[in-house]
Formats: sequence, structure tokens, C-alpha cells
Amino acid sequence: MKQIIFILLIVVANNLYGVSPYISKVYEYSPAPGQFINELPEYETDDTGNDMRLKAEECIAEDERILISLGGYGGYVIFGFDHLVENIAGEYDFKILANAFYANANPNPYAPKKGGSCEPGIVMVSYDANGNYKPDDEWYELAGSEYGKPETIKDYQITYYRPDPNKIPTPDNNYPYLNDTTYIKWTTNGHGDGYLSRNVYHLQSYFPLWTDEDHLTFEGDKLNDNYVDESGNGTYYVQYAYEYGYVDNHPNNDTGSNFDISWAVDKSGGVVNLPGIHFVKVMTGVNQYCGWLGETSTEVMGAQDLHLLPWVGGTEKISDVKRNQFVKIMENPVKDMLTIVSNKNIDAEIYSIHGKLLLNIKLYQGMNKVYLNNIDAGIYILKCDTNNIKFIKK
Ligand SMILES: [Ca+2]
Ligand SMILES: [Ca+2]
Ligand SMILES: [Ca+2]
Ligand SMILES: [Ca+2]
Repeated sequence: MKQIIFILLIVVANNLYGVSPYISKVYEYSPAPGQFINELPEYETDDTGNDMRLKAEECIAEDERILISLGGYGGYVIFGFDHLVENIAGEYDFKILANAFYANANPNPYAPKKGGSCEPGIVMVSYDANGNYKPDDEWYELAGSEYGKPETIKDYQITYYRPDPNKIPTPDNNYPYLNDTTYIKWTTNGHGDGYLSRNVYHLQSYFPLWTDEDHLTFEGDKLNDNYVDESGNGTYYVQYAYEYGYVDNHPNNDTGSNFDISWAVDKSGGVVNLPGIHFVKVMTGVNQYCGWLGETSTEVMGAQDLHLLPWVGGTEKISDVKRNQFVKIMENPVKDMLTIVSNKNIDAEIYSIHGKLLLNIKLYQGMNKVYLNNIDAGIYILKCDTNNIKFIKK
């Protein structure tokens, strides 16, 4: 029997173009004041802004899934991927993970839509146009379902003022949950002023302790309030989910937490056709206070490129890729080189369609390339662990 010799070469992807499906870096963590600030992540004495950025990165990068809070309206985080997240036409491109949930116990049986803990954060995206791996390029807002609605305020600007440590608290005597209703003053550019109250459940400073500024200013679009006091007496608030396009607005297992880069618009609202994005900014999109629940603040606990690996959800490119697989063939049919992405180091084999073992290969975590130039055209199976992925060699 004729022995066929295959030439096998595995090339681990160039470091500059990584293949982690998750956030690789947090570039900036600038939350607004809020009841979870200095706790998610935790501020420790003498922490600098950079220390807090690194703490935020430890929470949300890779697959750590630890919540960070962005505080009240305007607070934000900027993170990035180690590669271009492709904008594939007609598909969601990435998912942002948070802690939104729908409440089962909504006392309003006629609730117009799903609601519970939905704290919508606005998403901006950026393409590394100057190729320096830094988010210093143009930002584009992803136009979610509320973009362009008359109740969405453009160019909203808010300033929060550092509370005087000697301030005398002003509790709400008729509502035992609020122990200081004039805690942090805020003003806006013509859209009203107010206070961020302090509540009895969170007694640490709500103003970021690592900054020396005596006031913090944030700006952007502001979404309409999304809460209803369904109890009528301040005991049961429901935050209703907006349809699509916001973080911490639908549960993680819902496509409502997926994002399509095709939603990107420029400052005048024109659609921009981005090939993909490297950087993402998420900011709390509402300025509202829900009694004992406190201010509405967007949380983030991670993000995933939906195209890189099949197990992250979304729509798969290859029809026979099943959920929970940890290897994916990037293009199929294939000509001379098979590109396989794996999320772990593992042995794999390539079999002919008749079950004959042709190749033993070692897959590394990340992107692997296998040269197939000595293999005849036909249908083959990549087998590893319990995965059997069919591919066609042209
Ligand atoms: Ca897309
Ligand atoms: Ca939340
Ligand atoms: Ca750049
Ligand atoms: Ca929150």
C-alpha cells in the first residue's frame, strides 16, 4: 500500500494579532459617583487612577466575569480586544456581559415589556485607524433602539461635586432607606440639577476616592428614564429593558446583550461602515434614582467576540459547529491551509471521510495553521476530544 507523507506545519499566530475572544485590556476606568464606587472594584488607600484601571482590567479581562460599576449617568470604561472584531454583515459581532435580569415578581400584570434590573449603558466603538494599538481614534456610537428618539437628549452634560466630609446629612424622614438626600450635588447643561442620595445599604464614599478633582464632568447622549415604581409607594421599582443596543439591559444569555458594529453612527447620525472594531466604551446612559435601589448604574463584567469562537453564542458561520465546542475551523472549504482556533492546548486528528487516520496534530490555544497541500481534494474530519468537525479540501 502506498504510503502518503504529509507535510505538517503548525504556526502559532503572530503576537500582535491575538485571538482571545475576550477583553484583553482596560484603557480607562472613569466611573461617575455611585453606591458601588470604591467597592466594585475595591479602592484601597493610596490607589491611583492607574491602580484602579488595572483592578478593573483584572475584573473584566479574559473570562474573569467580575462586575465593575460605572456609577451614575456618564461614568464609563474603555476596553479593547487583542485583534479586530470583524463586522460581519447581518450578524451580531460582540457581546457585553453584565448583570441585568428580568424580574418574575413584577406586580404589574399588564407590564408593557420585559423588566427587572435593566440599567442601560450606551456603547461607543472605535477602529484603530492609526494602527498604534491605542484608543486615540474616532469614536462612533452604536445606535441602539432609543437613538434618535425625541426623548433621548443629545450632548447632555453633567457635573458631580465632591461632597464636603463635614456635611450634615439630610435623611428622608418618611423613607427610611435614604440617609442623605443631598449627598452629592449634580448640575447639567440646562436639563435640571439634583442630588445623588446616599442609602443605608452603602455607607462608603460614593465619590471616586482616587481622584483629586473636586468635581467630575461627563457628557454624551442621555436615555430617557426606564423605571416605573410599580408599587406606587417606593417599595418595588421595575426598570424596563430597552429593545436593543444597550449594556446591562438584557440578560447575558439573551441576544439583547449582543451588538452589531453595523449600528455605528458618526456624530451627525450618519451610518459608518466599519470593517470591525478594536475598542469599546460603555457609559451609564440614564440619570435616574430608584428609591432604595439607589441610582441606576450600568455594570460590566466582560465582553466576547462572537465570531472568533463558536461557544460564545450568536450565529455560527459553520453549520455543523455545535455549541460548547472549543475548536473552530475558520474557513471552510479550505484550499491549502486549515486555520483552526482552539481555546486550549489539545491533540487532534484528521481523518478521511472513510475513517482513515491521516494526520496527528497538536493544537495550541489560539490560532493554528495546518498546511494541507499534500492532501487530495475531498471531505475530511477534524477530530479532537468529542468534537468532529467536517471540512472540505478544495
Ligand atoms: Ca455585524
Ligand atoms: Ca446592573
Ligand atoms: Ca489608535
Ligand atoms: Ca447597577
